[in-house]
Amino acid sequence: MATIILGSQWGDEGKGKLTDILCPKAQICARAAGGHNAGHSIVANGVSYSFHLLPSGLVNPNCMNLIGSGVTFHVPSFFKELAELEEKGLTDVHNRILVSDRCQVNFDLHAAVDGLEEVELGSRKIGTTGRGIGPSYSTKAGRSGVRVHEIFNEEVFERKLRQLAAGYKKRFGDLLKYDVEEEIARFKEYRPKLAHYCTDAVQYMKKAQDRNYKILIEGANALMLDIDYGTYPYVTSSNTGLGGIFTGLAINPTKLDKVIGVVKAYTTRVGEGIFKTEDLGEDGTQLQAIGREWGVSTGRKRRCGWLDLVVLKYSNNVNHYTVLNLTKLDVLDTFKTIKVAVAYKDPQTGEELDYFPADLDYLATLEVVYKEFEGWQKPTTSAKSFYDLPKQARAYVEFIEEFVGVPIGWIGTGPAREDMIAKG
Ligand code: 2SA
Ligand code: GDP
Ligand code: MG
Repeated sequence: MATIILGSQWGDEGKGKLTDILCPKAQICARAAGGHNAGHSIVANGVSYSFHLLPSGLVNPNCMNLIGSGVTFHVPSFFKELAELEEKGLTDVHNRILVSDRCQVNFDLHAAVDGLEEVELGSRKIGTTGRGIGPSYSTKAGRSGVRVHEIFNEEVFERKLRQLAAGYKKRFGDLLKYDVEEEIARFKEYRPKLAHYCTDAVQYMKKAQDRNYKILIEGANALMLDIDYGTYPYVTSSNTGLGGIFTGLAINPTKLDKVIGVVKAYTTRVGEGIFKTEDLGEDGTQLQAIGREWGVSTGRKRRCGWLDLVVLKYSNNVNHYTVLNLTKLDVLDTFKTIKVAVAYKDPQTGEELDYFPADLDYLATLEVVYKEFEGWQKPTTSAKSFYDLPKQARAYVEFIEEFVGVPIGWIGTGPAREDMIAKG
C-alpha cells in the first residue's frame, strides 16, 4: 500500500517532517518529481537535516529510498547530499538509496540556461531556484534530454550532451558560460560510482507492491506550483500534484492507503507570482520571523500571509486528499487576531467567488474576503492531544476541516518530531 504526502499550497508546508514521522512504518520512501530545487527540513534527535534531491526517508535507518523516474537528477548534488548526510551521522546511506534509470539527467548546463532565461524575462522573471529545473524538463519534453541509463553508454551520452550544449550555444552565444568538455570529464568520474545506485524502478516498485510493502511517497514542491494546475507561468516545471506521483513512480492506483495534504496554518510563497493573501505589513513580517521562513535550498526570504481556504479547496479538488496535516500552528500562538481567506469578491459586480479561477489577471482584480478568528495567545508546543489546545485554536482547526471537507489527522506545533499531535 502507498501513502502519498503532498504539498497543498506553495511549498514548505512541512512535508519533510511528516515524511520522517511516518517513515518507521514504511519499507520504501520515494520521490516522484522535481529535483534538487526541493528543500525539506527534518529535526530528529536534536539534529537538523536538509534534503533537496534525496528522499527524507534516509533519516530512518530501516527505510529504502528511491528517486523515481519523474525526477530530474543532478548527479553532483546527489553525491554532495549523500556526503553531507554521512557527515551528520546517518549510516549506510549508500546502500539505502536507488535511482531510476529512466530519470532525466539535470546538467550544470541546465542551471546556466535557467539563469539566462530569468535574465531574458527581466521583470517577468519566475524567481526560480536556479537549479535548472525548467530547462531540464523542457529538454525532456523536447525529446532531446539524456536519461540516467544513457550515462553508461559513453558514446551516446557524449553525443547527446554535446548536441544539447550546441543547441543552447546557438541560442545564447557567449552569454552561456558552460564548458561541455569539462562536464563530460566530470561524468567520467561519476560513471563508475553511479552504477551502484541505478535500478529499473518499474520492476523495483512492481516487486515491492507484490510483496505488500508499505511505500511512503514524499511529494516535492506543492500543488500551486504544479505545471498544469498551479499559478502558471509562475510554477515549477513538473506535475507536483497527485498526477505526478503516478507518472513519476508507476505505482498501482488501486493500492493507495492515504493521500495526505500538508497545509501550513498560514501561507508562504518563494519566488514571483500571485499570492492573494500576502501580507506586506506587520502581520506578514511577524509570520516570516516567528515561522523562520527562509528557503532551505537558496536561503531566500519567503513571502508570508494568511491561510487561503479558497486555495486549499482548489488544491483538494485536484489532489483529493483523504486527510490533512496542519503544520506550524504554533507560529500563530502570539497573534491577537488570525485571518483566513474564505472567498474572493469581484469589486465591479459584488459577486463572491468560492473557487480559484484559471485567469490570474482576473484574479488579480478581485478582493479577498476574510473571516477573523480570535487568537489564543498561549503556547501550543507543549500540547499532547487535540484537547490540550486552547479552545480558540481548536475552533480554528475545526473551521478548516469543515470548510475543506477533509479531516485533519495531525497538527504540527513545533519543528521537532515530537511536536506533532495525532488527531483522531
Ligand atoms: P524552479 O526552480 O524552476 O522549480 O522554480 C519555479 C518556482 O517554484 C518555486 N519553488 C519552490 N518554492 C518553495 N520551496 C522550494 N524549495 C526550496 C525550499 C526553495 C528555496 O524548500 O525552501 O530554497 O528557495 C521551491 N522550489 C521551487 C520557486 O520559488 C519558483 O517560484
Ligand atoms: P517542506 O519543503 O514542505 O518539507 O518544508 P520545509 O522543510 O521547506 O519548511 C518547513 C519548515 O518548518 C522547516 O524548517 C521545518 O523544520 C519547520 N516545521 C515543520 N513543521 C513545523 C511546525 O509544526 N511548527 C514549526 N514551528 N516549525 C515546523
Ligand atoms: Mg521546502
